[in-house]
Amino acid sequence: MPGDTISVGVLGYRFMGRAHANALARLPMFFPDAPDVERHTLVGRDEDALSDAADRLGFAHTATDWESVVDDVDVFYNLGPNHLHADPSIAALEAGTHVLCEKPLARKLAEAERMRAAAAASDAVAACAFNYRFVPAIRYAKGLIADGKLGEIRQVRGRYLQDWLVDPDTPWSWRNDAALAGSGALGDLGAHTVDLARFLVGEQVGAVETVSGTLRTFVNERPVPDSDERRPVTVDDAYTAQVEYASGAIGTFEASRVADGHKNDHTIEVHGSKGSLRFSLERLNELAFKGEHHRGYETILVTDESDPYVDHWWPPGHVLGWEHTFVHENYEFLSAVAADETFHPSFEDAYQVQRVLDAVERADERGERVALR
Ligand code: SOE
Repeated sequence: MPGDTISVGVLGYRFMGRAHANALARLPMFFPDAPDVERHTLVGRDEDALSDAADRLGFAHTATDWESVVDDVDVFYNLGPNHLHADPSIAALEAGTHVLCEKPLARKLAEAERMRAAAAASDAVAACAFNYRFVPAIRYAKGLIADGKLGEIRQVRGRYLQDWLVDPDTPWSWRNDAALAGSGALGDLGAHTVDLARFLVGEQVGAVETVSGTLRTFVNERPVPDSDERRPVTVDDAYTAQVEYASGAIGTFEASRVADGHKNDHTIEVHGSKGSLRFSLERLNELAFKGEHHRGYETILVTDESDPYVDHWWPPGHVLGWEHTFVHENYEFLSAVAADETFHPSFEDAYQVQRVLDAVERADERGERVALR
């Protein structure tokens, strides 16, 4: 494949479809060494909406059945709802097609195991789209931790707060249904934070060993769009969890989709024997760092051309946004595909996240601390 144009098939054309199509469109302009990509086929169910989306997102063809696409393109992007993550991704990998699947990898651990096994049995690259690993400030934070600037890592604190479901009359969607989504805030938001913590400190603290946790649903039914029906909510609106790492470090994680006043507030903090750092997605160009010889936190604007990815964009202080994380992610993923190299986050990385999500659910069910399965 090196040097050839990579043909891409994409399942899903709404929120994540737009984020990734935008990223693909930006690559030639800002990452000229990225592989050439053809937005070949867009997959969806509604033919009229699909045709309009293909025009807007720049795809040459459309299809209403993913089965006909997964062995007809070089790379398959699975951006569908969680219940569609497993079968199309597994079929693509079995056909030798590279896969980028949106997070969370799966609804439940058993499904994630099937996806992990398919990736292990395939020569194709199998990636999971944890895009926050590709924020320049997060990369910079990882460098500080790896360089020992925080000393021995003792505590991690991650939270992901949104409020788009705080109104009980916000319509029901697949994200509110256990059969379609697997879980609510836990898998939708908690997956990001568990992965980000593992990306930042996993090499220092080792694997999560035990978990305690609580899931809670505050709004038990919601109106179905364009009908008088109300449908039950069968997933969590919020979760909290405490974890113990192999090194003895401990972590606190929480997420909510009913945290009124918080729009997309993904925050992670790390405390070590020599210092601390704090990142917040709503101020994603900044990193708060308290080093060994600092009196308090200093706020670093991570927009210098020497900072990760920034030299592809603008001069210092001309800040980046949420969508740039997808451009960086697609650049790294497609470069790995073209070079036939390993990419992280992989299905194995995503499976390790799913093990923690599974443990939170079991801890909640049992009302006690549990080990990972
Ligand atoms: C939920 O609202 C959501 O869209 C997540 O599904 C995404 O992964 C996150 O990046 C933004 O919020």
